[in-house]
Amino acid sequence: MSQVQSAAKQVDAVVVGAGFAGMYGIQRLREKGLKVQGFEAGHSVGGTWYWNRYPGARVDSQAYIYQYWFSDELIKEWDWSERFPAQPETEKYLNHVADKFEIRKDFQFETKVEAAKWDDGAKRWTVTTDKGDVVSAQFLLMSTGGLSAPLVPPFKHHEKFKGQIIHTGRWPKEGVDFAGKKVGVIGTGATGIQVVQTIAPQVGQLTVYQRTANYTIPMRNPKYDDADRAGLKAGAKAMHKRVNSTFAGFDYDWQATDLMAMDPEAREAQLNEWFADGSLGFWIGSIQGVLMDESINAVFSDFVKRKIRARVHDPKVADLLVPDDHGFGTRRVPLETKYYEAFNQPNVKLVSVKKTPIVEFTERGIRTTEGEQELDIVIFATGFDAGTGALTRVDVRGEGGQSLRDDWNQHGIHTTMGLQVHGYPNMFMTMAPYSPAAAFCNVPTCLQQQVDWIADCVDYVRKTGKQAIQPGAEIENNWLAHHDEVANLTLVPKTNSWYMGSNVEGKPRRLLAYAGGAQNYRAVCDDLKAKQYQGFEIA
Ligand code: NA7
Repeated sequence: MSQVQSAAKQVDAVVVGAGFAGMYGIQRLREKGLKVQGFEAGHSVGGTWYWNRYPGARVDSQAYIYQYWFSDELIKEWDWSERFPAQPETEKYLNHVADKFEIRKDFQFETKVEAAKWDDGAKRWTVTTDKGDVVSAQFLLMSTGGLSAPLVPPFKHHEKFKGQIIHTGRWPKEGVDFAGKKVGVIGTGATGIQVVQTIAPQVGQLTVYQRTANYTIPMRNPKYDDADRAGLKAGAKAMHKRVNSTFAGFDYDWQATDLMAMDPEAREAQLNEWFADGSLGFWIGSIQGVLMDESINAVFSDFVKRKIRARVHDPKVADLLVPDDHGFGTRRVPLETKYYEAFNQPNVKLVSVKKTPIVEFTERGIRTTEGEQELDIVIFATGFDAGTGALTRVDVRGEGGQSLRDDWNQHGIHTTMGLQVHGYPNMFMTMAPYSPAAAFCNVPTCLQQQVDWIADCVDYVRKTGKQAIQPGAEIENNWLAHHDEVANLTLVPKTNSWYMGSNVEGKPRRLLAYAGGAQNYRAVCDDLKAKQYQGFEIA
């Protein structure tokens, strides 16, 4: 053992991040008898639901599938108020879980992990933090979140602006008073859309800076009454089974409907029926051809474009709000509520930064090629360095001192099923690239599956008296080849977005999430476990 190792606090596992996955990681690893130490930068649990407290933040998965399944008692006692709860409710739920299962006692909050270094001799990780902690652990679980490293584009003279600048992913806990203010929102992804539709009625004046128009689905969000809740709770076991068997971890799945064989009226009626559900079911609960076949995709794109156009009064504004450079569902499809109606308000202005780019920030606001707009507050709804950002912002060093950041920069991002990386023994990840969890899944479904697999794998290593496990180079290369093959069967790589890593300058362009289906991914994971991790190096 090195001097650093012997001076460090000794635990079996370090868990980084107190979001959905990290909290569950603590729970599962404790159950397996491990002594765990969690670190979390925020001052409490919640992860995404702690940081993203911007106005309008809301889940796009139905509440009854956006939850933990490990405790019947928890399912029975928790009451969801509506189909798509807002951020405060989900944050409250996660706090309730943390209290009930005493998750907090194993986390140190307001502490950022700065580095994690693998010691080839001791076969342990040394984890160091910004608070001076040094912890030695056999296993490292990086549950740092797939959408947790905020992206702030380098706008010219950004620092000159005298008003307030806020990234949605770092929203102040005390809130922001918009009354009478001139507000600018940059970005119209899932986040920007939620912000715009929520603050449009509150602000003095709103300027929305849009680069790419997105397809959307109007959210149907009924409140639940006691009878609804009782029915959902009674069906929870069946629902759990169902979400584990579908393509995207939702309770809906691809249908066998032959849309293209229908006459135009019947096809329109079918699309309307799917659309009326007011969920992501119109996308990943319709037909798989929507993501695979250009002509089917064009039918969906045309349908949604007509729906958008019908809601916007000014045809010139409608032209800008209708997507013109990609097909439906090849980027994340946000759910919205009265988003388009916001642009019918006299105090809301849409600026296409494709047509009139942002030139610079000024002391008073933002100057585009069209002129200067005075602003009091600028909201950056500009997204995240998805999948890898939170991992590479930590100085992770694997075998031989290899830096994960440099490794991925030099050789491209590589993982084995988003669970481990060759060269980084005993490091596990959730929501990392090349798993469905990275983007193509109802997140809690896939995170719980990943954590269960990881806990079983760790348990296997300990019970067999081994010290370390990592994927071999061959299994990793095979997974990457399979991942690419599946990705290229879909239309997603034809479009730019965070799904492709193309929102981050210099990031290698490759589909971030495994597109072969969460249920198939689960089967591969189960098979690996059954075959005692064949293809992995266990020492
Ligand atoms: P997204 O989906 O990455 O959206 C970011 C938005 O910000 C998008 O409209 C971007 O335009 C825009 N953007 C980014 N950089 C710029 C610059 N430099 N200039 C103008 N506009 C810019 O992030 P979200 O937070 O909305 O959502 C992330 C995920 O969180 C979401 O998919 C859900 O799963 C939850 P672009 O489209 O790149 O042209």
